[in-house]
Amino acid sequence: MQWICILNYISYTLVTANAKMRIGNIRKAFHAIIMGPPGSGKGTVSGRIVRDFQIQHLSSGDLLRAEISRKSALGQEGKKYIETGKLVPDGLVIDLIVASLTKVPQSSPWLLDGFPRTMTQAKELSKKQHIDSVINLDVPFAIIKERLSSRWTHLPSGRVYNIGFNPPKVPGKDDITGEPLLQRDDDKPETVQKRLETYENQTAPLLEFYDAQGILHNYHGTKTDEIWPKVKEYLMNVLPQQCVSKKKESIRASG
Ligand code: G5P
Ligand code: MG
Repeated sequence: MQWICILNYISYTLVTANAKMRIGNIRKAFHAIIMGPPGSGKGTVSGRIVRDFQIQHLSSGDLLRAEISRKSALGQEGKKYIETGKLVPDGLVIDLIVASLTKVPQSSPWLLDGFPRTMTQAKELSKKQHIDSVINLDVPFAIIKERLSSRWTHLPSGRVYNIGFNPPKVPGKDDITGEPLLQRDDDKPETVQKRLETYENQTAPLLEFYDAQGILHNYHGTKTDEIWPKVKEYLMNVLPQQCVSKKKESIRASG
């Protein structure tokens, strides 16, 4: 009789632990950040991640540019900073990102691109959300300056092109919508220099913050085509299986 009670207790404990684990897995969607200096390829790599995995991508730069094009108060204020290569004040960006994250279903994995960029932003984000992984693109500044002078952007979607690296199918037009491509105001050489300095002083220290938490993954290189297969392999290993297989199904379904 006593043995039956002990066995019942063990099986109850195992079932409860298993159920808790499953609930934990369901609730804790995968949250990642992609970091790197301006022009290191965050947008390009994010585009490939979204193409191959079921994950929501949120870019603080794209969100700010959307606010600028719809001439909102936040956009008008942010524009002054962006044009001069400075960071938009923490309060404004944190509110924008927090509001955008609340629109993402809790069960959806997400990838933040360009946020956080200051220690204040990183600490504020940590208070509200768990972060599983930080993907850092470590590309030399000299390579970046060359790239940004020939970048063309589809502002509504954030899709980026480069004359030498990934040119649009039709010159000056977005591949998907056919709408015109524009050069970003902050890609002028003097503003690029300022953005790189801002990165060095205010954003690079965040790498230590995430390294200390054991979640920093560095990818060093000069070409996205060399960095991408390593990032992809890493994500194949860490992303929950449904983020990989659901995407494959939807690709198959759409032919
Ligand atoms: P953004 O929009 O976040 P940045 O400065 O962080 O801007 P950016 O410029 O968008 O970063 P990226 O996304 O890292 O660069 O790079 P990308 O667009 O993919 O690639 C750059 C170019 O190189 C493209 O033309 C691409 O085709 C090409 N390329 C990629 N790989 C290769 C390759 O292998 N070879 C070659 N030849 N070319 C390649 O932020 C903008 C501003 O918004 C504000 C700030 O003012 C910021 O300056 N802001 C914030 N302010 C405060 N806090 C925040 N969190 C903020 N977030 C944004
Ligand atoms: Mg970008």
